[in-house]
Amino acid sequence: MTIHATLPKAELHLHIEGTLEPELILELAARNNITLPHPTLAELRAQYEFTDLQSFLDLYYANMAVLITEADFADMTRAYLRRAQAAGVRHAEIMFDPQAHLGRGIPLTTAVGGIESALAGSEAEFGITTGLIAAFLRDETEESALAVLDELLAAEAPIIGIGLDSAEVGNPPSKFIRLFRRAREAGLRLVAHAGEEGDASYVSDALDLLGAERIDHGIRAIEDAALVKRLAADQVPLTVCPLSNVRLRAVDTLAAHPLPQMLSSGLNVCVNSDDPAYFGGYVEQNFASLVAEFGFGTDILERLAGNSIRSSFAADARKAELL
Ligand code: ES4
Ligand code: ZN
Repeated sequence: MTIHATLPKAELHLHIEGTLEPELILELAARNNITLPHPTLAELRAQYEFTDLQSFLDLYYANMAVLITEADFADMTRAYLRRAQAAGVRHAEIMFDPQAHLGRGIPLTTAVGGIESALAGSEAEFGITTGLIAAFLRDETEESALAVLDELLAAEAPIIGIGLDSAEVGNPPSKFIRLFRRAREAGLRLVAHAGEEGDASYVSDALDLLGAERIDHGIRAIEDAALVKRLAADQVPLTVCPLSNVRLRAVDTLAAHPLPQMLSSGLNVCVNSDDPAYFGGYVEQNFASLVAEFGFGTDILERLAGNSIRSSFAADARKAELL
C-alpha cells in the first residue's frame, strides 16, 4: 500500500451528501420509488462535467432527492466511513446541509438521526472518530439559517460546529454575522468555506467578521500577500481540496494549483476530498494526484497529514494518539 493511504490523517472538509456515489443514487431511487431525470448509470454519469461551482451544486442538490429515510442517510454515511478507512482516515469531521433536506420536506430528525446512527458505530466499526458539522447555505437568508440553528439546538442535535457552504460569490461572510455569534454563544466550533470562488476578502472577512477557526478551501488567499502573512503567523487551518478545485475550474489544472506555494509560504494546509463522489476521488486519490503532479516526498506528505490531525477538533488525547 502506498504511504498516503496508510498515513494516519483527519478528513476535515467533507460534505456527506457529496459522497453519494451514482450506484447508490440509483439504488436509493429504486428503494424509494423515485424517478430520476437521468435514470441509468450512463445517463447519470454523463452529468458530471462541471464548469464552475454552481453547475456542480445544481446536480448535487438534485441527487439528494433520493435521500428519504433515516436508513438512506445511514447507508450513505457508512459507505463513506468504509471508503475513508481504506484511505487511512482516522478522524473525520463531516458536514451536512440541513437546509437542503428541510427544503425537500425531510425533517431534521431524519437527516441527523440517520447520519448519527452511522457515526455512533464509527470508532468501533472503522477505527474512525468523528464529529458532525451543520453547514448553512450561504445563498439562503440568514433568517433561515438562524431558524435551523435554533431547531438543531432545541433538538440537542449532536453537532460539534457550524459551517458555511454553497454559492460563495455575492454571499459574503458579512451576511452571517448573527448566525456565527449565536453558534459561538452555544459553544459550537466555527468553520466557513471562503476563498474557493470568492476573492481573498472572503477569507479575511470569515476570520474577522465570523470568528471562523478554520477556513474551507482558502486557495484564493494566496492572491493577498498581507493575508498570507497573517494566515502563516496565526497558523490558521486551511482545508484544501485539490481535485475539487480542478473539477470545478477554481484552478485551470492541477499543475496550476497554489498548494505548493501555500506550503512554501508556511501555511497550515491539509488535503481533503470535499465531494469525493463528484470530483474523482477520496482523500487518498487527492494525495496520489499531488504526488504524481508535484513529486511530494514523505516529508511533505507527513506534514500534510500532521496538519490535518492538529487542525481537527478532536480531543487532545486523540490527537496525541494519531500524531
Ligand atoms: C461544496 Cl465544493 C463546495 N463548495 C461550496 N459548497 C459546497 N457544498 C458542497 N460542496
Ligand atoms: Zn466544500
